[in-house]
Amino acid sequence: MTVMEQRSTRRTGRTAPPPAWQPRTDPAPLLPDAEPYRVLGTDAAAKADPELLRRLYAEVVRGRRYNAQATALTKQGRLAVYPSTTGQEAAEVAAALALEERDWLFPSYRDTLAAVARGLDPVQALTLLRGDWHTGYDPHEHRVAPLSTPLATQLPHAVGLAHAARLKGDDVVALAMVGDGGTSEGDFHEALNFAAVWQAPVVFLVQNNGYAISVPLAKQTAAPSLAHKAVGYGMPGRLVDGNDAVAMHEVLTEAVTHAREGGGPTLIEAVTYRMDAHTNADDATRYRTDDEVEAWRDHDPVLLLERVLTERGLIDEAGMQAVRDDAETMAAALRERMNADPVLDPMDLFTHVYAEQTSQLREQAEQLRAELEAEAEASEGGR
Ligand SMILES: Cc1ncc(C[n+]2csc(CCOP(=O)(O)OP(=O)(O)O)c2C)c(N)n1
Ligand SMILES: [Mg+2]
Repeated sequence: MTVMEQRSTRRTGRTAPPPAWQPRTDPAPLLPDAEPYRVLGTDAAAKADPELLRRLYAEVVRGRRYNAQATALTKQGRLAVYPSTTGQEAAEVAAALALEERDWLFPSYRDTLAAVARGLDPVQALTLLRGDWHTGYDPHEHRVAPLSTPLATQLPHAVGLAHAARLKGDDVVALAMVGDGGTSEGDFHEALNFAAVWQAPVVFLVQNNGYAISVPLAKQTAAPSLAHKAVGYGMPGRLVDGNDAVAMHEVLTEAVTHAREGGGPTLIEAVTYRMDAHTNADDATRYRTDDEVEAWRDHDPVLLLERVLTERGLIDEAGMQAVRDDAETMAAALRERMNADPVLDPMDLFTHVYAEQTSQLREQAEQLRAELEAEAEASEGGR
């Protein structure tokens, strides 16, 4: 017993806190399911809306093709780097579809597919990864924040935007995406804490794809699941099968509606798997086995949708081919546009960095301008 406790015992004869103390929130309703929530492969799949199934299938197949095309472009030197979401398409697509046009998406560097499924031009979405320009699109146009390379920094931004919108009376929900590794960042903690205290209209979607580059989840956290972390902040945690597009769509839509209706934030953990390496610059065979990768092939998001659509007679081989053809047309257009050399002005380096340029940046801009002019003069002279 500490000295303070001895003193208080002497005074009141009590060692426990006063009886008026109660848990601030009943933790039971906040707890995630013990197993990831699924629809596909369960009895509920028979009742899933046929239109939704077809839409999800078309988007997921396009997403798969988009990932393959972007990866191929890195090999041709047309993209500097591409963090693929092959295997994670269901979560990416569901995130985009769960939002209304007026809502905001806060993606991480891995989530170009979610941004494209939300309507962003695919070439603009890849500008940053091409190394051409900051962001490459106007975040306000499609309400897609810049793809965030610094882990989890997009989360407090999402909370700030959502909280501000609520104060202004705007009907806006922010959906922020992050990886399993990103949950170890201080920004994750700060964002979730503020969101819960303010009851901000935010949905946090963690894609647990098993790894943070080469670090497996077991070395990342000792929590029962990432969804359980929600309880500590006082918001509901949902554990979902991230490869089940229907389950993902349902849970995300529910969480977005809950936030819109003033119910506050939700933390969703989507259990999925990154089938490709971290990026084209990574060799995944150095830290994971082929057997592990193979075990996920039978639980592929495209396959899961094909199974239910076929079993329910909602698509035939010709229908599936039409979807694949459409995806092929999208890939061909992307290839063609990405093969054109971009016209870049090096001075653009300094635009959109700050609303008002700092004196250091003005100095650097002048230095670059002088160097470019000297270079141009030298090459004129050499002719
Ligand atoms: C603040 C910060 N620290 C470190 C890095 C380097 N880094 C880039 S990706 C990555 C792993 C992230 O893993 P995860 O959050 O699981 O996302 P995934 O790549 O699996 O989608 C790390 C450590 C970074 N980008 N930002
Ligand atoms: Mg990860």
